[in-house]
Amino acid sequence: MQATIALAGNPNSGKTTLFNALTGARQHVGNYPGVTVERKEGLCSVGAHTAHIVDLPGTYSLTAYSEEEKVAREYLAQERPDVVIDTLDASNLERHLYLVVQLLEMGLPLVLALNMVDVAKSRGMEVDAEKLSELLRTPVVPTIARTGKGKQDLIQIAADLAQQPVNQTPLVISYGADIDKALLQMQSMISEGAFLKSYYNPRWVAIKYLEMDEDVIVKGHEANPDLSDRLTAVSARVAAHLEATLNMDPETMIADHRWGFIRSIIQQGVITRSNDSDRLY
Ligand code: BGO
Repeated sequence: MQATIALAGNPNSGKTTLFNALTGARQHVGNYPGVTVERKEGLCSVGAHTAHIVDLPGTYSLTAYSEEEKVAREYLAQERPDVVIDTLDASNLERHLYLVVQLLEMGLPLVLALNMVDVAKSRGMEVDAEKLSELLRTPVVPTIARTGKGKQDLIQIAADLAQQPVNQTPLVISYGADIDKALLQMQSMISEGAFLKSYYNPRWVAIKYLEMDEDVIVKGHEANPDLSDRLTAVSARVAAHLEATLNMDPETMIADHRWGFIRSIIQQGVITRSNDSDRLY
């Protein structure tokens, strides 16, 4: 079976360079249906096999604020690649981990290309790939896309993961007592109703309702208006409570906790100064 591997990543993470290094001349450029966003696909040899590589638009996040984010998210949710490779800029790790967190929350089989390790090194930084992998429970492969370094290991690990049954447990981050409680309630409503099953998991759908994500809510309303309205009511109740008690909306609260999770990963000594081994945090 030919594995489909999607390339995700923040703009300027080196994703296009990596895509070119993996696929060479075996590329095809088209458009996603109904939008002007380019869809680049290509083929890559992995041992005796060939993998199908899809280059997703570069995005900082998977909210649906830009056309690129919508396209990337819909591709991941509906077309379901066997594996996602997320390209990270090692010299800018903290910022690039926000997308990683969202991919892990979707429960996607994920491999991280820790790219630009040469740039990080030239700035006196070294990222401990093994430690990062351990903390995120996902493979991390150091790469220099510009020279092709690490690309063979990367594609082999991604292809191996594609052969395994999907058993990725979605990352669960605590968003504070109020949101966590509402999420549990919404999750069981979503599971019982087999609601929006084409999306990755009930918790993810519940998070989208709390974030008031228009795209998901419209789809949810089309699928089951009654359940969608009940979920919206729970979400509105939480929003009113957070507004009254903390002067905050759920979307900001969720983003804050994601950043808190990322900081806790970084603080566990993932980044060292290469010259004097001082921890950055
Ligand atoms: C220019 N190491 C180094 N040092 N550079 C890299 C690496 C790496 O591992 N990977 C990519 N780059 P994109 P997105 C450029 O274009 O793939 C470089 O947005 C230049 N261009 O070569 O485009 C890559 O697809 C003139 O750099 O990223 C590119 O994710 C001077 O990072 C840039 C210097 O890569 C962005 C750089 C005319």
